[in-house]
Amino acid sequence: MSICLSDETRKMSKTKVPKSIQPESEGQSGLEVLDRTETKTPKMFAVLLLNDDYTPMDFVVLVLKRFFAKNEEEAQAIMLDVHKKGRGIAGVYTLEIAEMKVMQTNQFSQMNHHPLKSTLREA
Ligand code: TYC
Repeated sequence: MSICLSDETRKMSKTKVPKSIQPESEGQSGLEVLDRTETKTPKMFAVLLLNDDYTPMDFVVLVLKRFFAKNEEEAQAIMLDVHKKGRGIAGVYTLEIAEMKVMQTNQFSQMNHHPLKSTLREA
C-alpha cells in the first residue's frame, strides 16, 4: 500500500514511526499499518534540447520560456550553450512531466516547421 507523503517524511524512510502517531492496529480500525520503507524518492529525468542548423535562436528561447518556465536571461544562456555544445539541459522533472515537456517541445517545433528536437535522459 502507498500513501502520499511530504518530502520530509520521505527522507525518514526506514525510521520507526512513533506509536503515538501510528494508525490504530488492523484489528481495531480495519486499516493495515503502513510500511514506510516502501516509499522512495522518484527517479528524475533531464529534458535535453538538441542543436540543429536551422531552428532560429529566438524560437528556442521562446520554447524555453513557454514550456520550461525560464526567464529571458536563463533562456538565452541555455540556448547559446546548446548552440555551442550540441545539447543541453532545459529542465529536470519526474518521468511523466519530462515526457510531457518533450512532447510539447517536439510538437510545437513541428507545428512551426522547425527541426528543433528534445529528448530524455535519466538525471
Ligand atoms: N543552431 C541554431 C542556429 O544557429 C540555434 C539553435 C540553438 C537551434 C539551440 C537548436 O536547441 C537549439 N540558428
